Amino acid sequence: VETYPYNRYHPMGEIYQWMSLIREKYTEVVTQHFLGMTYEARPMYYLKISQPSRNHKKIIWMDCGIHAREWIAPAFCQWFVREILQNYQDNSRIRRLLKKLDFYVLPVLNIDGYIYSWTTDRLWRKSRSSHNNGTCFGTDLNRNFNVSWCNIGASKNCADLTFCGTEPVSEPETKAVSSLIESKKKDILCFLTIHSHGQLILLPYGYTQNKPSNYEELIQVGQKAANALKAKHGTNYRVGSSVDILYATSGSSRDWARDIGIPFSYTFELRDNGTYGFVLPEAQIQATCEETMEAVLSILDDVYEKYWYSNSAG
Ligand code: 0X9
Ligand code: ZN
Repeated sequence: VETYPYNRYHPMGEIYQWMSLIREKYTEVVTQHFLGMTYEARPMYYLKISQPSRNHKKIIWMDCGIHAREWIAPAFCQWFVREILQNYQDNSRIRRLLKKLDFYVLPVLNIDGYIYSWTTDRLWRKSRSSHNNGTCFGTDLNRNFNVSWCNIGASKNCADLTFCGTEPVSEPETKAVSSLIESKKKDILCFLTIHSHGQLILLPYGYTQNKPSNYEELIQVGQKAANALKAKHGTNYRVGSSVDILYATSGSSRDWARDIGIPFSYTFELRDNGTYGFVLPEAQIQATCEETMEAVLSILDDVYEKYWYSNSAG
């Protein structure tokens, strides 16, 4: 674990090994949990970081790599786990968060697609499910969640990049994530899904111009996070609802999470702004992860405060 290069991209085999190493080294705070199998029958695991506590804890969810080619996303999930684990004993900010929050981190959601992007097509986006008698492959897993399914910004043609699948939650990967999130939703305070690229912090919704009930709060928390991010290395991010500052989408995990009642739900689009796009050079991994860490910690501080402040259980 000490020698694992966090400033490199890693093929899936190394990420599986990394998860085992992390779980073995930090047995007292980390557990590894099976979530389901992918279409091509690979196991999906998330890491749970949790300190024993008498408090009733809330959950922070983070997934990376729902889109195969966005390699910086899994790199960030791994970075995040390392930062938390290396610092939770000495860093009072992280220690405080862990007293009342558990982190659930899914480093690679779209494992089959991620592997395909390493072996065959660097710019592959979707999963690898087979459609139309094997004439086209892959569902856009971020169009397959059960929210306004395939109504806008998604396609019913399996050859398209935004193919929404054959029905809501038709894919094993989205089934696995949906059922876990559904079963824990009362305790999940914050849902973070990490993508690239575009340098954006997006809040619900993508499928409608309507705003969630806590829109103002989501904007405030998001803007503060963007400011913290910029303070690190000067990188500019924009903050806004998905449909306003990006484009219309339906069936995204973030909108679905908000609509089942998770109060704070954000999509991050990490670096860059188009120069390298999905093929962000490894030389930028460290700075990207450092600044994103600042943004995520800012959100966590805020949701922690807001939750325990507005809730007498704290
Ligand atoms: O199109 C997407 O799924 C995301 N962009 S990406 O370039 N990473 O593929 C944007 C998702 C934002 N979410 C919604 N608009 N609901
Ligand atoms: Zn994406």
